[in-house]
Amino acid sequence: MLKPATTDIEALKILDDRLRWLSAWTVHHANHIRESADGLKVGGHQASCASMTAIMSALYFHALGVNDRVAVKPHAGPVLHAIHYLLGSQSREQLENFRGFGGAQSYPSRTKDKIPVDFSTGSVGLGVAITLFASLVQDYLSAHGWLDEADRGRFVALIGDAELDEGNIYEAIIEGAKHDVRNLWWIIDYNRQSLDATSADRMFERFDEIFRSCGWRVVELRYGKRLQAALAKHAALRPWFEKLSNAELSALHYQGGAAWRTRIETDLGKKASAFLKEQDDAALATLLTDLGGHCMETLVEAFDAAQDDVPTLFIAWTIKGFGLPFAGHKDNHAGLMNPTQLGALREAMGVREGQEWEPLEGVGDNARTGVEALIDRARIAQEKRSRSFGTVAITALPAPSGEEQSTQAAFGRILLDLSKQGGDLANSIVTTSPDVTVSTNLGAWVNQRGLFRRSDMPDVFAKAKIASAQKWSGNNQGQHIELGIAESNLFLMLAAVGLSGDLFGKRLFPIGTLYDPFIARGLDSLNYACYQDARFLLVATPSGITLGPEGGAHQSINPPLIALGQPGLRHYEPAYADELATMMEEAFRLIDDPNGESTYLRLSTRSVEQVERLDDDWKQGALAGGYWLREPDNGAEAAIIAMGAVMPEALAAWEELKEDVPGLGLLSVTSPDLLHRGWTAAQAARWKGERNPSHIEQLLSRLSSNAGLVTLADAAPASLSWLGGVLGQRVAPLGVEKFGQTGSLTDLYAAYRLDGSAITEAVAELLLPA
Ligand SMILES: Cc1ncc(C[n+]2csc(CCOP(=O)(O)OP(=O)(O)O)c2C)c(N)n1
Ligand SMILES: [Mg+2]
Repeated sequence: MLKPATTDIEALKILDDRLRWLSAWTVHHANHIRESADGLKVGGHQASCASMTAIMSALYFHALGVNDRVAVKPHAGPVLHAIHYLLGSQSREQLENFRGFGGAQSYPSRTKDKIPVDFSTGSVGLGVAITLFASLVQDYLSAHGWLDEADRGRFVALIGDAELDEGNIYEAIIEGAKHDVRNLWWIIDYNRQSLDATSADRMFERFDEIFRSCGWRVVELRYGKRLQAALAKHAALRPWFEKLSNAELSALHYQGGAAWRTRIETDLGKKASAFLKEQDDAALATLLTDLGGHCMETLVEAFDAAQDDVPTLFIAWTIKGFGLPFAGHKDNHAGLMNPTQLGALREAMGVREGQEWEPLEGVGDNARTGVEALIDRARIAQEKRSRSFGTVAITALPAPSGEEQSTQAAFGRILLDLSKQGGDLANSIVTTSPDVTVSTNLGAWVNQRGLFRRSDMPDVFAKAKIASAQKWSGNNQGQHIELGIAESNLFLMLAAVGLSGDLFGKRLFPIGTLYDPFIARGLDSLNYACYQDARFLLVATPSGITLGPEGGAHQSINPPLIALGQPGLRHYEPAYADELATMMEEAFRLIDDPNGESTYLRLSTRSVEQVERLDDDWKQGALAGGYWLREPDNGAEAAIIAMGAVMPEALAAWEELKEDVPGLGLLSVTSPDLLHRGWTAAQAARWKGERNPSHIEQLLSRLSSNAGLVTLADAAPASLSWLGGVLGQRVAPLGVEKFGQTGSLTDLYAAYRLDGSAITEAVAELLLPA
């Protein structure tokens, strides 16, 4: 890398000032100038922005390469927008509409913002960790020949220091260490303040140790050049400075020069008199706030020195609100400058009234050329590959044969068959699992395709000729990424692989498996993946109480409800192997479709007798959320509605009741999620004059308007009980509301009322007069 000229440093400092001004002004404009229609607080984080404008100036206008990707600390969103404004890739209208409908978003958003955002952020900690998984995906693509050396980049996370309290960060670096992760820069804006107050003392030394033990290089940028020189010159100063607590340091930064002087006089007396004589109060404040994260020379030097691929943590000391009137105040997180304070800042920055949005306002003629040159050079940092969709042919997935099958076993078989068949789709699949590969039936696939490891990992057991059904060797052509038991990592991995088309121009098909109840363990990461429009297939198995003796703490009740409320994720719950094959095909199609989404398959270990099919007519219904497994008569008075693993009970009850209840139908629900979406969408469309009934309305309108519906699911009864609201029919909801008891299926179904007699009783109650 070229050594930056002094003029570049000067220009970077000017850009730092421009970013501080524009981010503060964007927030100010939204709060104090734009008209408020509803009187709600708009908000924004001027202090969090000012804390890292120097870091971001050095990064974006000096250090970033064309392929590098960045996750920006959520509260520094306005700085990212200001950078793009200077680059010409963000409009003034978007900034004027910051936090408004359709305007620049509060926190950087891949899907909502108009500027290129590499990773969405907002839920602290997750944006940090996803950069690590994206770097693993980059290594995966390189190893498989899908990414040229010239297209590789570095993954950068800009991190608030309080973000480091999020446990998911440590789960991620442990996983990263196992996979020998590289090409990461994590830069901490170490302002020692969180939302509520100043943060706990002395933690940064611990952070050092934690990261170092995971193989990271830690670079501490504590002092700027001038402060460094002063500390070197005046021996008593450094130990004194380093003993100040986070709270004391912040308070002094806030109070300014006179307070510093008094405190130094009190603590050091004569030992500091030479030092104090050298500067007046203003100079003293400037000197003592010259921390590493605000010193351009320090930042540029540190970035230039870290050009290898060793994962690097930069701890850049900063002051929250640097350069603003509330710098260092413990309450400044959501602090907003008032118009007078903003006016003073405007003048101090040489911005003329009325010219606040002028990108290079206040930049003198002499400096302008250098600043423009840096902006021009940085333009390459925003060239991004376009999204990649529709590049892989989705082959038909035949249903595995067998009169009795479980959906979990069928999942393993379908993948195995696909693997043996080979082709584009099979080669583009990446599977991953948090230590439940074998128990979720991914084993056969892994035997075929192997574990992914950058360097060869021999199968020691196989070499020693110890009998095992499971091969466990890895190399750089493997297609399964084995994770430790950290479900949050699973979802972040799915998010990163699921963005491969966007980030690297090559669409991969991620499949992640875990036990259904443990979805809850990674829920925010799952939401985060969906929020970014990452595309993946999540296979959750086993599920419900149907796992019988294995049950207890592994039973799951509410994931279908989670899926019902999770945008970007489609829930399918098959009862039969042929349904599953159809759903997997659809899930792959949705991964590779610009308007698609991710899919959650809820599977079971229960082996059930498969149904005979006369034709393929059921498929369309199954993909749309449900179909009549046993057709009702028109105007029938009752129907059994069942989902997934309990279908045998529903079928048996239907057989038993069909003579007594004329026209009784049996509806197989394959996706309450899709049915519900279709229903609400059709209602909304009716207000616009469109009168197409939704799939569930069409299905249920076959029945009489006051028909009785018995719903049955190995899940919370609310997953299906809402069906009564569609046409106002009466419902008896059967399902599981408690968990934790192990037992045989017969015992459990009887105890939780999922068996034939419960269905019969429920039908009787709905049909017989009280
Ligand atoms: C998961 C999550 N919990 C809580 C919040 C609310 N929150 C936003 S910022 C913040 C503190 C941020 O402090 P720090 O990371 O040090 O950033 P700074 O503003 O000091 O740069 C909190 C608690 C959040 N955004 N995400
Ligand atoms: Mg902080």
